[in-house]
Amino acid sequence: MLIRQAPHISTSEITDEGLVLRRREFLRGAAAAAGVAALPAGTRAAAEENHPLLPNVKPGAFGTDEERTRYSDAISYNNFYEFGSRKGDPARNAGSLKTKPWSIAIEGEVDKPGRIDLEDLIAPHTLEERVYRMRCVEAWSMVIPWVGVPLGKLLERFAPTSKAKYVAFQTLLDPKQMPGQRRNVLDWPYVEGLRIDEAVHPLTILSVGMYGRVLPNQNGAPIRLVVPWKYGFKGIKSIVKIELTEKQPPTSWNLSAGYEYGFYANVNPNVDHPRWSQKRERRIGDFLKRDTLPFNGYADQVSSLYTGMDLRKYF
Ligand SMILES: Nc1nc2c(c(=O)[nH]1)N[C@H]1C(S)=C(S)[C@@H](COP(=O)(O)O)O[C@H]1N2
Ligand SMILES: [Mo]
Repeated sequence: MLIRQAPHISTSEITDEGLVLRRREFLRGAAAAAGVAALPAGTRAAAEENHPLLPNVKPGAFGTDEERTRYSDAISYNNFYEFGSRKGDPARNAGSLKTKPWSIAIEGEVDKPGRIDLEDLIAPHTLEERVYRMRCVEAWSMVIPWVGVPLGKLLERFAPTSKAKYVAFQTLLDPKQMPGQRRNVLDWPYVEGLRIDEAVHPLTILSVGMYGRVLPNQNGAPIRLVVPWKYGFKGIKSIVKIELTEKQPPTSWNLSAGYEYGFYANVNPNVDHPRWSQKRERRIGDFLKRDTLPFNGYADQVSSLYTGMDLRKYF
């Protein structure tokens, strides 16, 4: 692991987040070898064995066979501002979120409004594993084996009307369980949205697990959205409401800095973030950066959704 800190790399490379992770792991390992309890309590609570295996998960479509991100990285390097704005905060603080019982209200432009119960979602034989590349707008990426259900299939049950043009999502609002909501870093609750054709695209899933196990709180338990051709912030966590709408719904990051975060948020190496390039990315765990692919490598499946649109304008 120390080989990664070769002398030719610059200071900025050493403090790169991916490398910091590796270094932390090394230190943890060293501490464990010295007989010290290296993991803080929150991290220990998030260990793999604390997340039950999900029953009867079948392999799903669209999987990549690229190397999966280490589980320990995927659960300790997170964005979930409801639990703090540093990458380690969610793993430390998300223990206060109560994920049972849980259901999502389905409202708006549907003939049959109702609820999706978590228990129904994790019924045997419904869950699929999808190994997806994930790309954060901050230019790092991971490969995560999600467990979930295509959102389109779920929405059918509620009979969307012909006016349903968009789908709006909302995270739980409860500052007692989500201490980050006591600060005004974003307008709470966190909200996101998709156009209806994006929402029912077969790649789009509601996820209840990863690596075959129940979702850790820091990753958006008990139910979160996964849209692999878009930047990570579209993947709203701990969803309590889904509303089908006629008009394009507001989204949290667009509200807070619309100039930096568009509604579409398709992964696009040709459209820079105003403060950095999106041409390359660091896969967490890798040393070298790699090129970012249009639509995060899912162009074959999704580019037709955007035919005729100027994706510099609709970024
Ligand atoms: N409710 C909520 N959902 C959220 C966020 C958030 O702060 N709050 N962060 C987003 C961002 S920026 C990213 S990159 C992904 C990170 O998901 P992960 O921690 O499971 O990798 O969650 C997204 N979903
Ligand atoms: Mo992100």
